[in-house]
Amino acid sequence: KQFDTIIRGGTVVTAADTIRCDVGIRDGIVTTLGADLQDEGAHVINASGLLVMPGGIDSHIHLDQPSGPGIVMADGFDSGTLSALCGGNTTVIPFAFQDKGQSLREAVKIYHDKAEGQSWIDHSFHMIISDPTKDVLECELPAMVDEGYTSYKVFMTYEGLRLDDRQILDLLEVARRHGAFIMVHAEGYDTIRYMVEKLEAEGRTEAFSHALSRPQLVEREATHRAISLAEFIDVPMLLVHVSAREAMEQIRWGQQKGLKIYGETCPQYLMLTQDDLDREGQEGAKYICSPPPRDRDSQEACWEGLQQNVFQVFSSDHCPFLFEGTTGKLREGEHTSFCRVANGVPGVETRLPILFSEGVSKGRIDLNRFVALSSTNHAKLYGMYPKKGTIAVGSDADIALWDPIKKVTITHEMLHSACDYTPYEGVEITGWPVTVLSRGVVVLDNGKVTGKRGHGQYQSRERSPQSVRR
Ligand code: DUC
Ligand code: ZN
Ligand code: ZN
Ligand code: ZN
Repeated sequence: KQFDTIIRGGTVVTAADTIRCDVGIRDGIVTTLGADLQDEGAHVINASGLLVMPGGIDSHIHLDQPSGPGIVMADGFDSGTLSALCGGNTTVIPFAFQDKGQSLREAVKIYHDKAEGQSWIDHSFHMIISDPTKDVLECELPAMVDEGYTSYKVFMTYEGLRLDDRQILDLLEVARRHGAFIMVHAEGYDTIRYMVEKLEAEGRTEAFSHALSRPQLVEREATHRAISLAEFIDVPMLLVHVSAREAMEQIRWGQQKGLKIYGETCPQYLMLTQDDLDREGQEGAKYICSPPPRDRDSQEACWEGLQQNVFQVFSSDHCPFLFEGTTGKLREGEHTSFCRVANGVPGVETRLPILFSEGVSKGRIDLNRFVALSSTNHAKLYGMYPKKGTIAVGSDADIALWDPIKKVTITHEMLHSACDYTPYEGVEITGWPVTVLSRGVVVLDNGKVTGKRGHGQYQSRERSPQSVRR
């Protein structure tokens, strides 16, 4: 038989084209795109009225990552990847965190063990470098890149995690030599510390102080510094979770200079503001993430960045901590100081519906841009294209069927994350992923989970094409 599955009568959307055609799938691979595909023995999926798009790739999520004494993430690989799948994703790239004193190999093994048998969809790993010893940089990292761990995140802030500028320079030099792709969390360590100390001394421990402690300037300054270091070493760099206009403008500045600077923004910077941190009682803690949500103008700036290709990727930065209980946001009780609240918001399942509804349905971006921002550009930047990130002959049949007019009101209860709240409670959405195929297997069938835990496979990655020097 020619096909295992035929997706019939839908509108196929890629980052480049929008075409009415059928999709023929065999052995988990797209083998034919064409009109009126026929095969008696094939399973036929009726896609009339639906959009047939590459499954989402969420290249920035955190699962089961240690985040400080007593803090436990609400999602591991089981609930986290199930939630991702129900939100129209077919691949996620969580972080494997290198603790101080740990080798990269030890670190990555821990995350492979966590994911083993648990993933509902395919996954890969970025590594977080917290201890860039000579051995890590000169010996381990080059070998790791050759083995398919091709992207690395560094933090410019957080005690125990941050690298100073000299350490970043050394890492960038190794990245340049070996073709590793570097992602940067850009916020200024010393300015934040200065502000946190002042606020705490004044007894200003409420959630809103989180926003006051890291204003736009802190992000803008660090963003400029990171870009300058990348320019100095002559190496590509991606600035993650950009929250606001000033940082966005620094990225645009670098791009207009001809530097290989890339940017990412996230749903929280389109949908939330610092006023959410000021909600009644302890509610504000739910919205504490870094950088913090800003204001209306910054939301507008993030949309401009998405429209004008200052940002190439839109990721969730899913970083789930329980609101209630002794391991989450308020683990030190209702008077937990803002600077002791775990940083992060959940969002892996709501990322794509929010981008579709606020972006496509409201006319801010077109369908092809939606696909680029939600899938294709992630695959390209992180060395998975064209196996992942598009619908083309020879690509993995990682496909999401979207009903573009389905209306859904987001509630925490409907989501599959083990987190106990969503920051988007009550948000009204137009357009929802109804059916998802992962390597040709129907894992979500008209809203019903039909996949299996353990179906997801680890994806080793090529070097980012941006990091390959000619
Ligand atoms: N950085 C992230 O990437 N995620 C959550 C918190 C943070 O600081
Ligand atoms: Zn090498
Ligand atoms: Zn970060
Ligand atoms: Zn993150």
